[in-house]
Amino acid sequence: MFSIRPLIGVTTYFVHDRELNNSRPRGLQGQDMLMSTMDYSRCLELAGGIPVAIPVLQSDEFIDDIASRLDGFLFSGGPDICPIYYGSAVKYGMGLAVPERDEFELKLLKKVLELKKPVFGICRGFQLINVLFGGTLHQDIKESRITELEHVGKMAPKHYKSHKVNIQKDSKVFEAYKTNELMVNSFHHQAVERLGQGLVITAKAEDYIIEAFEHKDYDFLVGVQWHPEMMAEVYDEQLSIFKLFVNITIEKQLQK
Ligand SMILES: [Mn+2]
Repeated sequence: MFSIRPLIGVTTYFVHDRELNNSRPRGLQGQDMLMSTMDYSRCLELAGGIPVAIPVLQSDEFIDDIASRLDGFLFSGGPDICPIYYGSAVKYGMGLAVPERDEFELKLLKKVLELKKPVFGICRGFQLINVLFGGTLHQDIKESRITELEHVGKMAPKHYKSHKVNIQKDSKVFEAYKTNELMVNSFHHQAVERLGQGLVITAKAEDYIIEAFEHKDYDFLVGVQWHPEMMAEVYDEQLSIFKLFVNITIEKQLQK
């Protein structure tokens, strides 16, 4: 039977064998692991998509194939992007980086955008989009002393409403949430410094930290700095952005 449920690629953690020493939940010594929090997949399924976890594999052939065969792409949260990709030295407060994942995701994102496929970036994924379009990042919000709000949220439960965001009308996040004020969780220690070319800010926190953007040249190229997938179990409204993403992906398929 023909299914219109689109295949949505989800980027994953690439965890080195050396990081797993003494705390390895599965596998054997010498094995690198692919990991992903289930929240992304659960939300995509509830929104009508088929989530597909994507391993970090560098070959152009793999990247071309996956970009053309999957229908939409969720760039997920994770470690800090190496500052070399936005032309900066490493500064105080920079956290864990995984260069293999950066290299892979930047190549994949570039390819996927060439094909004009829908892209949703969450947290690190949001920052990755900014970097691909030539933007820069504050490497650590505390060290750069740009706000008094706690965006890192280490002590909070995953769905905790940390701060408000003000949403621009005439934007994808507004279309999804249907409100111009929203309380969101916050688990990021980095933030957008200079916005990438062509990106339009669609939500800001009370302290003017950029919390969402989109690109008007694409049907769906949206990034959010918060984690809707961690909130959706408790707050139904947070599923709406996944639904919009999946619905636009279906519409694009039907146009073909
Ligand atoms: Mn925040």
